[in-house]
Amino acid sequence: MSPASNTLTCNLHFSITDGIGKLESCLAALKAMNVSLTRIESRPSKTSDSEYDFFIEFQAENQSQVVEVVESLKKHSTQVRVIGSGTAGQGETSVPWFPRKLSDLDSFAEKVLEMGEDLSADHPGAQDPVYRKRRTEIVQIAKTYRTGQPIPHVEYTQQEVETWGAVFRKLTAMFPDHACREHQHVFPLLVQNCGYNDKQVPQLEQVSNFLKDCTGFTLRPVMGLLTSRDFLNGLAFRVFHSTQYVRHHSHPLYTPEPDVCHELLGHVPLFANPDFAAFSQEIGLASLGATDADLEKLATIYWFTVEFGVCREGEHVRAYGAGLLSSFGELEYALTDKPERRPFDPSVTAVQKYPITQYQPVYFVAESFKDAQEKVRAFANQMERPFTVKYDPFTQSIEVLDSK
Ligand code: HBI
Ligand code: FE
Repeated sequence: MSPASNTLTCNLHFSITDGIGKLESCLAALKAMNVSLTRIESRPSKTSDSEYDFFIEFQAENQSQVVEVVESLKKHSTQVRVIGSGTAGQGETSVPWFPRKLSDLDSFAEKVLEMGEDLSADHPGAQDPVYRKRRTEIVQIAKTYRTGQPIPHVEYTQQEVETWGAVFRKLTAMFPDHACREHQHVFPLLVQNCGYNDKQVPQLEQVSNFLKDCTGFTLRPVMGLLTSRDFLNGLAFRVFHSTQYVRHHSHPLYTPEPDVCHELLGHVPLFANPDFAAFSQEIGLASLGATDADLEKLATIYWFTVEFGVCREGEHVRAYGAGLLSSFGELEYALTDKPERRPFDPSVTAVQKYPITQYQPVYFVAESFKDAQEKVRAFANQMERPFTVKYDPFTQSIEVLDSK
């Protein structure tokens, strides 16, 4: 059911003691008030062995119906807590759904934007039926992948390996003078442990296992571009959604969308760095249940850091953003004195406009990943969100804490 414009979206959590018919009486109470649920999830309670927690979302006619629902559920449960309710744009909070456990990310699998299975008209492979068929084959893996499974192996064709090899040679020649020290530190380890070289495309499964050992980050195959919300929500779990296909061979140094060369050469080395991993997760945590306006700001911060970030290293400026580290032309340009460089400050960076089809006119310079993480955390704390979140690495789930 899609929310009618004059209703409130309400998310709440209630707990019941284990026992036959307990949930049914809660649902009966909702039914009696004519409330229909748009989502329901359950899990064993974190605080009591004999209790279960339920998270529900429903459309309420007004705030007094929310109060009515809370009062009614209280009679059948041990606790009831409104996580958020309201209509967007009225100064009230509407809390969009967000994943609470790792396997919730499974629901993103088919929600890709353009270019998931279809290629837009200006994609170099758009008119090449053989390339399109190959893409469809590879994205099938992402479409059916589920949490906990190993990422299936792709037997790359000779043509794909050559495209990867051309990108690999070109970029690795530039890394010593352009990539930040964290990237340069990890790269030889990827050569040693994950088969990074110009003769084969590394396998996501092997790379994911390596990252897991370094920082707990894992890769998840994805069919193409996700919405910003879904993509950033993944980072809260230290999950990076990675494409697995190779760009079109006609333009080895150009791609209008992420491909496996961008992910493996640009993103992966940084996710092996503990401070960068924590920084990225901070953006992800801030994105959970964020309003659309805040989400756009976080996506912009992501753009100017994880994709196009540069950092200070003594007298030098070096690149740590994957969009730079995987782009031969822009990597060179970004460190010259042609573009403007400003200090990274989330509240300024978040509202900076940017082009997506040409080199960036402005880059933001981070002092360190630790510093950037603290700044993003402070920025997230002043966002409007009626709760705070915490990631529990043991259960790989999100704890929702009552208020700030
Ligand atoms: N989806 N698969 C994928 N990869 C990205 O890098 C990506 C995305 N969706 C949105 C996005 N990046 C960014 O432009 C930000 O909006 C988060
Ligand atoms: Fe990227």
